[in-house]
Amino acid sequence: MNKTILISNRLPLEFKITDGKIYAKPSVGGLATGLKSIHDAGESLWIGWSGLKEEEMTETMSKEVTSWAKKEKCITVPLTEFDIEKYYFGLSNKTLWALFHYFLEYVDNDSNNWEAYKAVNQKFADAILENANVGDKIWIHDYQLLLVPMMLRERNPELTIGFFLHIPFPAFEILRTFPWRNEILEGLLGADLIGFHTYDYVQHFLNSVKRIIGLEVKFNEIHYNNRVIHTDSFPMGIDYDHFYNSALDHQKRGNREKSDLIKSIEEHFSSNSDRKLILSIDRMDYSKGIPSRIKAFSYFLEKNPEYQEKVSLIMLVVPSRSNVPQYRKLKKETDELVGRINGKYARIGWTPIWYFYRSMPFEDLIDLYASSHVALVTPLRDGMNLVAKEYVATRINQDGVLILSEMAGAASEMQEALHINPNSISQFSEVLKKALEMPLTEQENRIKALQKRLSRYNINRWADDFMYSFEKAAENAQLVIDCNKMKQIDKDQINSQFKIAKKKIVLLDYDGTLASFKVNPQDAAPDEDLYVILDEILQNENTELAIVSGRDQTTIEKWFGHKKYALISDHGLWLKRSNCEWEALEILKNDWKEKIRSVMESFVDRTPGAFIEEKEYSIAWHYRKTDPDMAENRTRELKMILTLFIADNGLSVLDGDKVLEVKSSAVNKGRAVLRLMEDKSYDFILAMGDDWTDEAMFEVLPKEAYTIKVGNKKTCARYFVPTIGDVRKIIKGLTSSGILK
Ligand code: GDG
Repeated sequence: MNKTILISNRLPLEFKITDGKIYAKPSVGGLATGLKSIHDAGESLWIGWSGLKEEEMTETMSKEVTSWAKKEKCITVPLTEFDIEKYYFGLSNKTLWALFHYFLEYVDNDSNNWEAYKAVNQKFADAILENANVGDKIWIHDYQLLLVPMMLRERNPELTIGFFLHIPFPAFEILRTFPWRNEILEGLLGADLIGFHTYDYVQHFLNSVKRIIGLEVKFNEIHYNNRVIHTDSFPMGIDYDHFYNSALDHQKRGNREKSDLIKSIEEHFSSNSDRKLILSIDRMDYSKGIPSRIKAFSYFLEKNPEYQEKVSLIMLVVPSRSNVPQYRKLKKETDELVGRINGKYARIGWTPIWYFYRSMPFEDLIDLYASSHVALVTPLRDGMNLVAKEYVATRINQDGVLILSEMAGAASEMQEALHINPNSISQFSEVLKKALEMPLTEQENRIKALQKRLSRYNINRWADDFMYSFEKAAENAQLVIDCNKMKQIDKDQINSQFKIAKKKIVLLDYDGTLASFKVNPQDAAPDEDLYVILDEILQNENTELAIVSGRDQTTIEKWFGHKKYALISDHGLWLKRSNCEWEALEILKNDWKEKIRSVMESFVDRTPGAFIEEKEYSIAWHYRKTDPDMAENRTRELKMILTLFIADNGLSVLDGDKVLEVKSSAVNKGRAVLRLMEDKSYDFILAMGDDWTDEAMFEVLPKEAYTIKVGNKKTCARYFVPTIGDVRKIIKGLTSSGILK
């Protein structure tokens, strides 16, 4: 039976050694909760680090951890002190975390850390390979493991791999500063499905893939090495019912059951019922905007003195990564700021900021959420932020106000929150005042709308949605794998059929089939090896060879005019039979060109890198050298304008590889090859082409013909090969002893 394998840096179990004994308890984080339902249901395995370094454990302890983990359907990846230092604290947290959260000043591009990151990613990949079978769903999580998808794909192309990033994906301009940007993009491209929290992150990723690796992106799909990679946004939810029901329990709790924390809070209110609590909860991390929040709160108190003694900010800050220098500095700055503000404003019986630097049990967390009038969630940058969602879920009376930074992924879904730019102190202060004075009915309207969405799109829906898309992506990938298998079988078959046939013809498109695209189209001239293998085809008796190209007659003549091949140029307008002169296959009018040229010229003026190529009976707009996003918009606009014009003029637009070409509808490669082949009867036909102009050729050929599409695109061809290299192998195979190299 196929299983789901979840992979994250840490396992959902926290292992500890106390007095020489191993203890484990479930982790409480969002990720662990989110994936719990998948892990609990059906066949599943979770692979990750136990939290204990190899050096910390004796051999017996190590065995105990492994077998404890196994009972919980977990596999541990052993990591050493060195690994954790370099891979986790180093590359993951000092570099990728800083870079992906736009803190360029903190980024440390240490190549030793990069080497360790690669090595640990390989350890994870090895552990997965040991446990995965084809058909299993392998779901990898987060920025510590960006290279794992491709490491797996290289070892086994048939695996089904998904990836989810929990932090923001940065804009192209940020990512390009990273020395190993290609490696991490290519690492991710090993997956079949790559998920992000928001649409913006998806766009940033696609943009980087286009600009850094130069790949073709269609909507949210990437075509790479003959595979289709899907990307999408899946905004992570929370276990809504758990938070809501825990808040109900909090309300029902009798006096004796109340925690010390809640008793102190109630005491605070008892002296003045007008008092209000503002809450913030974060890990101690510079991305969370803790110092800015404290400064903004101080500014608020200064500008609105009537709120002094009326509001307090409860800040729960959970210790994190305290051995990374920036985090130590942040802690110091936070301590000082809190001290300064409390020193400045505090009165007997009132403290402006209650600051807790520790983690609290879940029940205390609920007490805090449930007792606070306002939640301040103001990160400078945050992948999603679950605290914002948890606060809303605990508002069982539908009161309370959420102030949410625009920079948190959660902001795009939580429109009814009060949004702020965390860098604007004055806006912060105004919005905080608005929150504290918001009428109850408005609070209710906002919270109700937020709760409705959060309860629907909860953590289980998030995981189900990802798995559903994952299944679709896997089915699609399987089709490609099947295509690949078909090709392997038929290479031999083509080869032997060619050998026994009496009358044969080989029809070959040029660009994208025999030669790769170049930025400058004239640079794609045939190389010596190509001439050699094409000439060899003609060494066979009763064999014809035709180049069937969209290129203009002059270029085709220059490149192949001296050969005995038949030549078709301009998408089928001109034909040169072997050893004959060029003949026009269609009699065309050219009076439409003037108008199309002037439209295209106006686009060239506005589009750096684009240019016009004028052929005798067609005109083309090339945008290979243009910025991909700009090209996409301009091409869409141009296509719309052209469509209005072409229908009445018997023209058609060919949407080729980074080119739009307008030509007469009467001209196509299908008509041209039929003219070439008329009156002759072939018992072997092989046609190869890569773009949709070649489809016209595939369509008209008899069904026994070997029609082969280059690249994994929609086609009416019978077969498919991934690359130009494969085309050349097939051609060589025809003329070799019959064994394909
Ligand atoms: C990363 C991304 C993304 C906090 N203090 C205590 C405690 N918590 C719990 C909260 C919440 C979780 O920790 C924090 O989640 P966040 O989403 O706010 O932040 P990160 O840890 O940075 O998580 C983030 C997330 O991944 C998921 O994809 O949203 O953007 O950075 O659940 O309740 N829990 C307990 N005691 C505490 O003191 N028990």
